[in-house]
Amino acid sequence: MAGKRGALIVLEGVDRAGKTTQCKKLVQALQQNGRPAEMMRFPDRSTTIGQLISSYLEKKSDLEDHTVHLLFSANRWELVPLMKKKLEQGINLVVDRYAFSGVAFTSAKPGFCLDWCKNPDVGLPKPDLVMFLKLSPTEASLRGQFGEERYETSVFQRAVQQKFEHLMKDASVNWQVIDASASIEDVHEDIATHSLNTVSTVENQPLGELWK
Ligand code: NYM
Repeated sequence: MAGKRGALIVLEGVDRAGKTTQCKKLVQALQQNGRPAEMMRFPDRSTTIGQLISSYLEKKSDLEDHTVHLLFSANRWELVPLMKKKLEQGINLVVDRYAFSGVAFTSAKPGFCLDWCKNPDVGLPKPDLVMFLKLSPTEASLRGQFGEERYETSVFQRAVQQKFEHLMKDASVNWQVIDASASIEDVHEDIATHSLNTVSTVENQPLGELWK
């Protein structure tokens, strides 16, 4: 198809940074600007693989650490044909977490190196923009208690944050750090500005491959 493609926009960040709220607001803003947009999220708990992941996160089942890492990656790969189809149709995809969460969360566990964690996701559709919603652990804790899911402890979240900081040094990815401590509207303005610029910039460019 010769038309303009959609942009692949990812929001990352530690828990309670406001990713889901901001993804929803961004989809609305893009649509109001006449840019078709849809939201996706990872893990996508609706698939068979997603249900295995969900049960693990809810602590209803145990999975070996390498195994669950590969399932998170497989959950992204299984959605790739759909993602490519939508992007080719000119739909902008706003994605709540992606491979960066995959690497940051698993590599925060003992015995995992960054390279092993990245490998299964090498070659995924490369995001045109990755916005990291930055919030200090102290500010995050003021936003309320953690839930009951696996990984939802301050100690683990601090380790995850450090892994994200490391991933953000990779200049092959278009990272933008967003100050998530500002008001919902101010954070949204920041995100919308970056996103609208990206949508216009990439519409005639080919989609890249992540970490390749
Ligand atoms: N998570 C998310 C991973 O450990 N690996 C991944 O690849 C992804 C996408 O799942 N604590 C973790 C991060 C979260 C948890 O995410 C569920 P959410 O956005 O709360 O549904």
